[in-house]
Amino acid sequence: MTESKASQIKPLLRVFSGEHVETPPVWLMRQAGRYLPEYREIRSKAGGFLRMCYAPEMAEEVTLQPLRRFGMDAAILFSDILVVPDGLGQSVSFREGEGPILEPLTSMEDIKRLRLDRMTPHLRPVYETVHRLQASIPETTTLIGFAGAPWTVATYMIEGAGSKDYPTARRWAFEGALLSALIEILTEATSRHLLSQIDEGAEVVQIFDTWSGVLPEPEFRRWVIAPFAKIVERIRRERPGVPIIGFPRGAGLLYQAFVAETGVDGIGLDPTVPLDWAAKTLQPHCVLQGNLDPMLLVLGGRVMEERIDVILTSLGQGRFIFNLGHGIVPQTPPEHVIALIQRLRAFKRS
Ligand code: 1CP
Repeated sequence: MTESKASQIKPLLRVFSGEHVETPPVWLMRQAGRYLPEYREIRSKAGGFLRMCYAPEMAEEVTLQPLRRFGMDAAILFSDILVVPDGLGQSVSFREGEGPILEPLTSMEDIKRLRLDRMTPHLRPVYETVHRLQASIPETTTLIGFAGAPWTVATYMIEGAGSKDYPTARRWAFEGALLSALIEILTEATSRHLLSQIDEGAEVVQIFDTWSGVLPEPEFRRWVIAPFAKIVERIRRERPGVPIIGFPRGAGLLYQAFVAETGVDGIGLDPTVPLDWAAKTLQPHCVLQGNLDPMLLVLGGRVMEERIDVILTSLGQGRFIFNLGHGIVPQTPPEHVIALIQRLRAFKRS
C-alpha cells in the first residue's frame, strides 16, 4: 500500500497529516499488560518478562490482545524501555511484582563498558516483532514503535531500579561529567533503536520521558530537551515523514519550551496539564495526546465519563489523539476500557 493511501484509512496518521477526523483516534499507554487476564496467562507461561519481550510470537500476540478486545486505533509494540540497557550489555532483570532491577552504573569505567555495537544484533527479536505486527494489525490501525528517552533510561541505569526521587541520578545531573558521557551513548542508542523499528514497519514513534519532571529548568534543558532534539533531528533526516510523539511527563511550564525546541510532531500530556492552556499554547504547534488520569479509568462510571467529555470539549476541536495521562494500572477493570471507547466513539467534532 502506498504511504498516502495508508494515511487515508488510518485515523491516527490522518491526524498527523492535518486532515479532518470526525472522532479523535484513541490508544492507551500500557494498553497491553497485567489488567488483562489473557496477558497474565501468556506472562505466566513465558518464563520471565524479558523473555517475553524477546519472543516475537508472544510479543506479537500480547500487542494484539487489547486491539481484539477494544479496537484501539493504534497498536504499541510490546517491549520495554529497558531493552536498550540490556542490549548495551548492562545486566537487567524483572522480578514479578517488583519491577526492574539493574546492576547500577557507578563510574566512568562502567559507562565505557557499554557496547553500542552489541545492541542492534541483541534487539533483533524486537525488530522481528515489529515486522510481524505490520503485517498482522488491522488495516485501519497504526503501528507505534517506542523507546525511553535518554534521561529516563539513565535514571534506571544509575539507580539500578525504579525510585521515588532519583537521588544519585540527580546528583549526576548537577555534576555533569558522568551523565554527559552516558547521555551521549543513550542518544545514539535510542536513535538507532527507533530507526530499526521504523525500518521494520513502525509508522509513528513515541519517546517516553517518564521522569523528566524531577529536573530543575537548566538540567531539564540539558538532559531532556537537548538529547530529544538530537534524536528528532536524526529521525527526520534519515526517515522523513514518520511522526514523533514526545512524552515529557511532569514538565509543567516547560512543556512549551519542549515543543518549540525539540520539534516533535505530537506531545503526550500528563494529567496535570491544564486543558485550555494546552489548547491555546501547544495545539497550534503540534498534535496533542492525553490526558485522562489512569485512576479515573480504575474508578469508571459518571466521574470518568464527565472527565472524558471535558477533555473532548477542550481538545477535540483541534488535532488530538485521546489517551491516558500515564500508563494503565494493573487494577483497571477491562469493562471500564470498553466504556471509555464507547464514550469516545459517540463524540463528533463540529
Ligand atoms: O510483570 C509484568 O508483566 C511486567 C510489567 C511491565 C509491562 C507490561 C513492564 C515492566 N513493562 C511493560 C511493558 C511496557 N513498558 C510497554 C508496552 C507497551 C504497552 O504500552 O502496552 C511500554 C510502552 C513500556 C514503557 C516503560 N517501561 C516506561 C515508560 C512508560 C511509563 O509507563 O512511564 C517505563 C518507565 C518502564 C519501566 C518499567 N518496566 C516495567 C515496569 C513495572 C516499569 C516501571 C518501573 C517504575 O515504576 O519505576
